[in-house]
Amino acid sequence: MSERLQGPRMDRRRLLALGGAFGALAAGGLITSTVLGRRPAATGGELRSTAPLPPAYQVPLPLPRVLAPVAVSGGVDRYEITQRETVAEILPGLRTPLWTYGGTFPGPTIEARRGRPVTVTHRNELPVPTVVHLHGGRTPAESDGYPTDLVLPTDWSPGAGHGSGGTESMEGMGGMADPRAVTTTLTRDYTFPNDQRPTMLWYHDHRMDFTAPAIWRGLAGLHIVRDDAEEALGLPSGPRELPLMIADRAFAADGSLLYPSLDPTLRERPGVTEPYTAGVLADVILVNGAPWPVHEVDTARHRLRLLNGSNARHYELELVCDDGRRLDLIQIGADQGLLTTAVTHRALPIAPAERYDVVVDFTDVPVGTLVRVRNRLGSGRTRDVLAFRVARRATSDDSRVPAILSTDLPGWNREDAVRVRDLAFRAGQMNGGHGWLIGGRAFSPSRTDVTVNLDDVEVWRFVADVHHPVHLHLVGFRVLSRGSGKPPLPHDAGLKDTVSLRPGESVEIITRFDGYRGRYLFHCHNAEHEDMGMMANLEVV
Ligand SMILES: [Cu+2]
Repeated sequence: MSERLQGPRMDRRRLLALGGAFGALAAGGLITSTVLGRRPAATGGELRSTAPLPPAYQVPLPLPRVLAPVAVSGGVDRYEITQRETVAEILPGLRTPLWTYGGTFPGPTIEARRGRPVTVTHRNELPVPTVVHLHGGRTPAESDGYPTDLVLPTDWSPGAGHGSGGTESMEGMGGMADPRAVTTTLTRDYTFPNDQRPTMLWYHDHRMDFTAPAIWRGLAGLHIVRDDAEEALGLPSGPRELPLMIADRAFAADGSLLYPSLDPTLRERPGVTEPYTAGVLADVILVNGAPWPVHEVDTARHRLRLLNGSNARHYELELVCDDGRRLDLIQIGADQGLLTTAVTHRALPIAPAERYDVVVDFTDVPVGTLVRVRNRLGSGRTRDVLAFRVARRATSDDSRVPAILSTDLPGWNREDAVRVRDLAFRAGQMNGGHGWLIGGRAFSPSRTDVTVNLDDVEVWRFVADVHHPVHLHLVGFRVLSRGSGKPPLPHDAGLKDTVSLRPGESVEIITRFDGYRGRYLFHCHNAEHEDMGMMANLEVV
C-alpha cells in the first residue's frame, strides 16, 4: 500500500527533473499549440519514384508463403531462414534488388501454436551484420534481438578500406562498444516460446543504427500465433483470412529502391540526408510486396490481418465501393490479440508497426463491385492502398463474429501500479546534429534507462512533439488515457504493443512487466527516429 502511494510523488519529481522542454509540452504551451496547429498528416519527407508506376488494382495480391519446419521433434518446431540478396519483379517489367528473409519480400510466414516453442536458425549471407527481432513476441532477452547482438557475415570487417580498424562502425553509438553484446558469426538460433495470446506478430531487422534501411530493403516477415480457443470462435478462415503487410517504397528508373542513406553500403555511417530525418515516406504503396494490388473475394465475411510495415507512413484506412458506399471495419483484435467484443469503425488509423485484426462483410456487395481500401491521410497515389474485387456469390459462409471474442484481457487498474513514469519523445541534439530523444537523451547501449521489477505493474505517461508510434518490447499494455486524462480512442481497445502518439499529445499506458528478466528496449517505431536515437533500455530485474 505504501508503495502504491509513492507513485505520484516519484512521478512529480521525475516530471520536474525532465526540465523545461518537457514542461512546456506537458503544460500545453507554445510547442504544443504550434505543432497541433500544423496538424501534419505524416511525419517525414516523401521520396518520389522515377520509375514508371503501374495503374492501381492491376497486380494480384501475393500471399506470403508459409514456412515449413525442418524438424518438429521434442516439442519444438525448428525453422531455417537464410538472409540473402535477391532480385524481384515488384513493378511490372522492372527488377528490384532486395535484402530478404529466404528470398522473398515479405519473408516467409511462420505459423506457430500458443505455448509451442519455435526455434529459427537465421543464416546471414548479407554483406552487413543483422539482428532479428520478433515484434510483439514475449521472448527471452537472448532471443529478443537486442540491436548489438549482431549476426556477423563470415567476412565482416567494418573498417575495411577506411584505415581505422573496427571503430568506425561505432560512430552512431557515440564511439561506445557494448560489452554486453553477444555476437555470432554467420548463424544464430532464435527461440520464441509463443507463450502468449494468439495474434499476428512480425519479425524484422533491428540492427543498431541501421534498422530503417534494412527493413526498407525487405527484411520483414510475419509470425502468426494461433490456439484452439480462437479457432473455435468461427471467425473467417482459410482463403477468407488475409494477412496484409502495408508498406511504402520508392523506385528509381532502373527498378532499384530509393532510400536516402548517408552511406548506401549500410556498413559504417548511419542516418539519412537532411530532408528525411523526420522519417522516410514514399509514393508507392505495397501490400505484401505488390504495388496497389487487387484481390478477388466472394460475397462473405473476410478477416483482414493488417500490419503497417512502413518506416514512417501513417494510414487511415476506409473501404469504399464503386457506388460510394462504405463498408465497416469490424475490429476484432489489436496488436496483442483478440478484443473482448468487436469495435466497429468507418475508418481506422494505423501507425507504423501497429496491427489491427478486422472483419469485413462483403455479403451484400453486388458481384462485380470494386471495393477500394483507401488511405484518408494520403494524397495523389498514396490515397490508394489495395482493392477487393467481389468476383462471385459465396456458396456458403458459416463464419461469424461472436459477441464475446475473448475473456482473458488483463484488467489492470491505475491503483495496481507501483510507479508512474514520464517519458518525453521529442527532437533534440545528438552527436552535434539532429536526433530524436527519449527523456532528453539519445540511445546508448551502455546506459540503463528504466529498471523495472519482474511482475510489477506500472503506468507510463508518454508525451510527443510530432507523431511517434511508441513500442515496448516483451510486454503488451493497455491504453489508459489520451490527451490530459481523456478516455482512450475506440481503436485503442484491447492489448497493444505499439501506441500512436499524435503531435503534442500525451498518452498513458499500463502494463505488468511479466515473462522474463533481462535487457529489453522501448522505442519509437518510426524507423528513422529509432535509428537516430529514439530508443531506450528497459532492464527487467
Ligand atoms: Cu518517433
